[in-house]
Amino acid sequence: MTFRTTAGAAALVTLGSLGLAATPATAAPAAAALPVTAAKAPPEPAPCAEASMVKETLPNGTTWQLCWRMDRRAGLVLEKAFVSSKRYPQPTQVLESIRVAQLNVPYDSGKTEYNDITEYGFGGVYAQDLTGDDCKGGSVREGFDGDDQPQRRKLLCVSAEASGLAYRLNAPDDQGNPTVFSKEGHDLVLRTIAKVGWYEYVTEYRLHDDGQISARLGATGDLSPSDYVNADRGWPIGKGAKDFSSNHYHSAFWRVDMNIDGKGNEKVEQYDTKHDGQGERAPKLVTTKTAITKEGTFDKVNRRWWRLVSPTSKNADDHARSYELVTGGGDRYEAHPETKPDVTFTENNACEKFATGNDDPQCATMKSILDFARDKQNLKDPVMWVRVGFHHVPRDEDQSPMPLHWQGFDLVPRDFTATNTLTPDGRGNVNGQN
Ligand SMILES: [Cu+2]
Repeated sequence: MTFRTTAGAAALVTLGSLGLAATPATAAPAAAALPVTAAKAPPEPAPCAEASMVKETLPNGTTWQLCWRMDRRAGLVLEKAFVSSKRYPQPTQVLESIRVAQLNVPYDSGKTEYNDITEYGFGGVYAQDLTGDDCKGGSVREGFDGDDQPQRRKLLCVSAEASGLAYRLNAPDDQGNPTVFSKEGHDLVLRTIAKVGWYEYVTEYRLHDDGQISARLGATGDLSPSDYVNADRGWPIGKGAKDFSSNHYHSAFWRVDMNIDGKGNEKVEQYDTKHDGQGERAPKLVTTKTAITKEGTFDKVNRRWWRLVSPTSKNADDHARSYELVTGGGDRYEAHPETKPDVTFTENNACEKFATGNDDPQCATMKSILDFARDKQNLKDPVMWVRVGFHHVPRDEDQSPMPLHWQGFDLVPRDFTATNTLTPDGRGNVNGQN
């Protein structure tokens, strides 16, 4: 494992045996170049057609491999993401695709409202060439910007970033020797930037070395210079009690299509935990599962969570592989019915691309997630639409530039592997009650 930086603006994260830097978007599928890291031959990785491949090995030995491309409106699209680790070296697919599916920005003044993805976009002319400190410590990849007249530009930042303490355990190793197991984690970070009006948005995916995927949207740039309002709908950001900058919402949506182990057809499950009387020494709680078999919209309540479960793929403990959605839900914008649900599950339909303002002619009457879900089709190949909202009350510090504010969610592996992918030697025999 190497982890080196090169002189100049772009540092090179390491990186497997491919030593990737600035892989052109037109690169041939890298299937033939794949290193064989496992006893079994890894599955043929998905070819990247017009996208490029990112394949990086993080310091703890976890490798993420995926395709990226820019869509004129959605911006960065990740496809065919596979993960493997030192302990579980078989590359196993996690995602079919993930993309931003809308960003709704209504101002509390009621005077303006934007749908930044469908009315403008994060790709094409809105995508920013990376420069300055945009990709400090990482390497910039070139790719086509998704415009109708596509340009090849420096758009994607790929970096390995330390994520803090991954685990810590003071316990005997499997020889009985007292040992402190302590390890720093790393994320493979993919990032693009789009400028839409005064705001600049960072689309970021963090692929952790423990299999977690974090999707988030960062907003920076500048506050709108034209949206100043009365005191009751804004915050004074100039001198004294004046220049009230309008409060506003950023409701972001993502479209997530899992493809666990390449098998697809995930089942959707919802879990709820309720207080269930008194035990001998403490109150009792009971957790129940609800199978979600039809399209619909769903809201967070205390302790509720969802997961997508493979119907066929199992880990070495004979447990069905799944990924769990972890979202705080954020601020709910109840002024639109579309921005209320925390998560919507729909049957996969290629023309259902955007959470609102969906205008694909193949999907004539399917304008929003509510339309997609309305006929309550059976879920055979589910797509998950995640909404995270942020009610932004400006502050003095937002000028200028505005510090990045973030909103997003996590996809957390649940039984994807039989134990922690980062389990060190000395703890590999711990699995269950033993
Ligand atoms: Cu804002």
